[in-house]
Parts: sequence; structure tokens; C-alpha cells
Amino acid sequence: MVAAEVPNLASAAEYFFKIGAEGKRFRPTVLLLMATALDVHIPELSPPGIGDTLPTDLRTRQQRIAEITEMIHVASLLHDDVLDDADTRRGVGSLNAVMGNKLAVLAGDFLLSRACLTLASLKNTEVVTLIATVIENLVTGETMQLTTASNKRFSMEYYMQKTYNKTASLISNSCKSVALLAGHTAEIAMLAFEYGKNLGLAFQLIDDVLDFTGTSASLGKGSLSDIRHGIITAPILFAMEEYPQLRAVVDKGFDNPANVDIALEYLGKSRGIERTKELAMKHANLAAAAIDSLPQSDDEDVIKSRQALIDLTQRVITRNK
Ligand code: GRG
Repeated sequence: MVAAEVPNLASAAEYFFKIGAEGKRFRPTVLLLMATALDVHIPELSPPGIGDTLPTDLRTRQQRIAEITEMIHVASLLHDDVLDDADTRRGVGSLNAVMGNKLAVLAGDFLLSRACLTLASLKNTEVVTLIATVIENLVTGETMQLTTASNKRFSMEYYMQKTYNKTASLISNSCKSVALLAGHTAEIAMLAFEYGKNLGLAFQLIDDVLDFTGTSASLGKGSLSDIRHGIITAPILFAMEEYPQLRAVVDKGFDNPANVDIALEYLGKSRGIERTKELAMKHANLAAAAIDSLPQSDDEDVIKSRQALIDLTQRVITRNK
């Protein structure tokens, strides 16, 4: 799907799909599990669609959503790395570092266009609307993160909205798309959405903890990339509630590494990391509850996939990479 005719564009677009640089493939894994978890009998299942080019097999159509989702995810990583001037990604050189900003941006655009073509081939306008909204949310989330207005940067509500846009929208709307393609009711589609939303929020909250702690529990062991870029995440927001003096430190900016150390000191004294983990756990539990609310099934594969989706909610909050 990502093959291109022009050699430079071909190697750029394929870069993060090659073995060793393919990442965790967390989103497609969730989506294929969701497809099986929802594989329950629907009496009035609508026909898959119309037209010769339409894949008739439901599983194949749901797999297309998993592929589209990973392509959009990788496109957003490529653009993100250009914006952040990143050197590495997935343990290898970032594409902007290896092939330059121009090709990295174009490769992201190319992946988006391939994702759109695949989406169009599904001929489902509701799903097109959901995925188009995801792309808008990703751009909005990234833009929200650029804000310099203190009332927004220091607001937990703003942070959660940004987190939904940047991370949870993609997985929640694609989970919902998998349900809609199967012809499920709005109620079941909403449970699939709720699972993805809460899993995505938990995932990002833990990402924000790991930025401070890395694989160990001690502060300063992570890449500290967010704080060094002036991005204020949940651990610091919670620490600021306990220590309002921290606000003045954050206001000074983090160009001076000594300021990062002072912020880390406050964070260490506070319950910031703990409260962020608790919030992640709350969302992980809400995600698991959405799966538990699905209509009962005796099918062994359905039961296994639902259990795997529930297990993933725990893996997300206990992960260290
Ligand atoms: C081109 C669609 C598009 C968007 C442009 C740059 C931008 C607007 C949005 C950035 C969105 C972004 C990078 C969100 C972060 C999401 C996130 C948690 C990434 C890390 O995901 P993992 O850990 O990564 O699943 P791997 O490498 O395992 O796939």
C-alpha cells in the first residue's frame, strides 16, 4: 500500500514499515482484536456495500481500517519529527534526520493520501467522516500543544482535550469504524469508541510519565523531551496544584537546564507522577468496562479477543516502553 514509483519517495514512505523500524503496531493489534471481539451475530446485518472494487469480506474491510490507522499514525510521526527537529524515532534515525525535512513532510503527505484512497475504497461515508475527523483532531492537538497562553498550558482540562486530539481520537474513531463496518448498532459502536478513547488516554498519560521516568521509577531517567520543549504534561500539572511556586519556574522556560532540575525537584516532592498513574488507571478501567458491557457471546474467539483487549488495558498502564 505504501509503494511509490519515484525511488526517493518510495524509500521515504516505506522507512517505518521495514522490519526493525515498524514500532509496536499497537493500534492495528487493538483493531484486529476489536474486529473479532465484535464478531457476534447481528440479525439485520446490512450488506457490505455496492460496487465491483469493494472488498466483500468483512474481515478484509476491517483489516483495511487497521492499515489506514497505522498509515495515519506513521504520517503523523513523520510530521511530528519535522516539527520537533527530532534525531531519532523507534530506535533508528528519524526520517527528517536521514533524508531531510522536505522528503519527511512529503512522505507523510503521501502516506495520508494512500490512507485516503484505501478509505475511499471502503465506500462508507460514516467511516470516512470519522477518519477525516481524526486527521483534523491530530492537527488540532498538535496546534494546541504549541500554545503559549498560560491559562491554557496550565489547565488540566486543556491538557486532556489536547491528549484526546493527539492520541486518543485515532484509536477511538478507528475502533468505532471497525464496529460500523460490521453493521453494529450505535450503542455497540459507542462502546468500541469508549474503549479506544479511554485506552488512548491511559496510553498517553503513561507516555507522559515515562518521559520523566524512562524504564526506571526514578525521575530524570526519561528523555525529558516534553519539559525541555516547554510542553507541560499531567505530572507537572498535578505537581503545580500542590506547589503553586512551580508555576513561576515553568514561566521562566526550560532553556536553562538548571530550571529543569528545579522543576524535577518539585515534581519529586509532589504526588504528580502517582496521580498521573492513578488517572491512567481510571481510564484503563473505563476501557475494560466498555468491553465488559458488550453483549454476551459464547464464541471462544470472541471471548479470547475480549480478554486480550482487557489485558491490554493493564499492559498499557504497566508498560515501561
Ligand atoms: C500528518 C496526520 C498528520 C498530522 C499532523 C504532527 C501532527 C499533525 C500530529 C502529531 C500527532 C502525534 C505524533 C501524536 C503522538 C502519538 C503517540 C503517543 C505516538 C507514540 O505512539 P507509539 O508508542 O509509537 O504507539 P510506535 O513507534 O510504537 O508506533
